[in-house]
Amino acid sequence: MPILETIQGPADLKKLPSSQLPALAQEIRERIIRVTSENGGHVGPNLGVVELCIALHRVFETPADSLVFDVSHQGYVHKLLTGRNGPEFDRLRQSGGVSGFLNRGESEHDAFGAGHAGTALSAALGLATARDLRGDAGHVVAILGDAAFTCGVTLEALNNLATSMRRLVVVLNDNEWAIDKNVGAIADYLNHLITSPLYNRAHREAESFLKKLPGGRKVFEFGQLVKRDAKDFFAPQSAVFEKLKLRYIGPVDGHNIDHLCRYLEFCKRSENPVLLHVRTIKGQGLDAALGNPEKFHGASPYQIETGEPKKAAKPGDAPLWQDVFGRTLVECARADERVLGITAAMPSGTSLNLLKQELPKRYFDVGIAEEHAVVFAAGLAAKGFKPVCAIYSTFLQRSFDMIFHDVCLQNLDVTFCVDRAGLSPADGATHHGLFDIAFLRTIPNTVIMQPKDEDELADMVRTAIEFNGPVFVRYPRGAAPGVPLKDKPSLLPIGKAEVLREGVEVQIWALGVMVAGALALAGRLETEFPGVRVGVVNARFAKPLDAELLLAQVRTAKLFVTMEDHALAGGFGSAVLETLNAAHVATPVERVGWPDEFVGHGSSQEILREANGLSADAIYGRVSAALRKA
Ligand SMILES: Cc1ncc(C[n+]2csc(CCOP(=O)(O)OP(=O)(O)O)c2C)c(N)n1
Repeated sequence: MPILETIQGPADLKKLPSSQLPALAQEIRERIIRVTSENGGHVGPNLGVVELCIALHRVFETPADSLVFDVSHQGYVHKLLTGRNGPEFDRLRQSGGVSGFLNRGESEHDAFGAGHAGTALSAALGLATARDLRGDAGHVVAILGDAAFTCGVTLEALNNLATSMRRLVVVLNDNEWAIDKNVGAIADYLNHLITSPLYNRAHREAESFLKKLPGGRKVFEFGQLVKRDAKDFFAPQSAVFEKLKLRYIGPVDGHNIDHLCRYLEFCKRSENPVLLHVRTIKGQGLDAALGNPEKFHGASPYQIETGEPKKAAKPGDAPLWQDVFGRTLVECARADERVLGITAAMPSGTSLNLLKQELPKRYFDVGIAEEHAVVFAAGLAAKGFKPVCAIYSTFLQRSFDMIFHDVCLQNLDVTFCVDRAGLSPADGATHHGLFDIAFLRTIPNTVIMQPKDEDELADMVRTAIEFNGPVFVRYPRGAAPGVPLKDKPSLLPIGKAEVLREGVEVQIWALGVMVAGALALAGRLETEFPGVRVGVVNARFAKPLDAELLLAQVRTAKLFVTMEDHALAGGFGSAVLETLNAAHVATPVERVGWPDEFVGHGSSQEILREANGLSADAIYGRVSAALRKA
């Protein structure tokens, strides 16, 4: 029987003789590769932490001890070791399967949920402080990647940690990669710790020192011994961490379970915060992932032998929205030397790497630092540049105050390309981009638009860059509809909608990707309600709304319908309602959008739409009922 199948929870793992652990690690790798090759997922990050997670669960006792994983995209091994190795893991990231991230609702072993980077240390410090205030026992371990370690929130937590000095273990899982190569001074410093001959010597000495020490019950004595003597071994290694009052230990080979267990046992006995620097290899155990860490950070279903995607793009396929953005940005940057591109550690995800390839001096990767990216852009704009920040909708939430305080309040000329606006089905609630219109619309000076197709996206990117002020262009993940692109993008009039179909009694106002569904809905309504003429407006702008056109339609409309790929609360439909209300118009409005709840993960857009009353039939049912009443 495979060893993994004997493990129903961490207690079973602890019963295994250590000689079986390498075989278990191999089985876990095979399981992760099999499932992710079918479902896609965070392949590289998980293959890199197999031994680390085994060691963590050998040494610590969840749920009494808390393991807090940053981002938690590397949580698959933890899931397999904590009772989730059944059919639910076969359906990883699919409807009815386990989530691709940790989730407090999914298991008592998930001490803290995540999906956004940089929160683990703050959460762990909160958990450790709560433990102490309550007088509880238990250990708290934060597990952070080297890139998560560079996030602003992590640095804020580090600063705070030094003043509170809680008993806390920080595991720095260093593989030198974010999604792309990790960047910046902290990344360089960590690299220096790993490669410096001085540190390597100290590391070898520390390893042989630890090797000589007994395991098991005597570890406590060894802990005392180490407390006295370890300074000589560990303290010189990282002056920076020591100054931050975080005892630094490492770097440790993250693929040696025995060493990891010994080091973790030592950390467990420390009364003060301690940082274990673990060196891992992203994608360990899968050649394709080792050869292409960036692609295998988060991969779509792939062939195990070759690493090729199961559904490869073919010539003639519609382009990705993000690629149309990237190419248009390059054109705009060629035409105007003030145009710059900024990414927060997502060059490939946003296709800003196209700018990096073509005009490297005009390209900035600031690391996982969405707040900084926005203020940095504001500073550039204050000196006459035209920065374009490409950030996913969900991560832009981080930058709300910077957008308010640093960009809009000063009316600075920053363009935001808000990628992944709409669903990220397999990733789920932490990654859906369903709230940006709502939080951006409340800020004065914002212009918010969304294209119905890729040709209009190119127009909008150009329009946004040429417009003098903050503009947000939102577009979803995946492939665009596949319409032909004009040779040169056009400038669109700000705040003007496009009438696609004339109507009289019913007017459907749709934004972005919802326009196609609106046209289909209009046709169906006219067939089912003979004599009713249904108009469709491509709103283009969520702000400023084309109030003139909207209010002109009031004369004949018995029913307005709004359609958006966004939460209903505060979204585009709310803007329509507010505009009608301000003009004291009481025409009924049927709003179509996502409910005021967190939408979980699912196998596809269609399944999640169906489950949330957003299938074409469900929308037709609601609108036709409203029309009968109107
Ligand atoms: C706020 C935020 N920005 C961007 C991302 C996208 N993202 C997910 S994982 C990741 C890289 C994490 O690198 P690291 O912490 O070193 O962990 P590794 O994947 O290398 O194990 C990024 C940028 C995110 N999850 N959250």
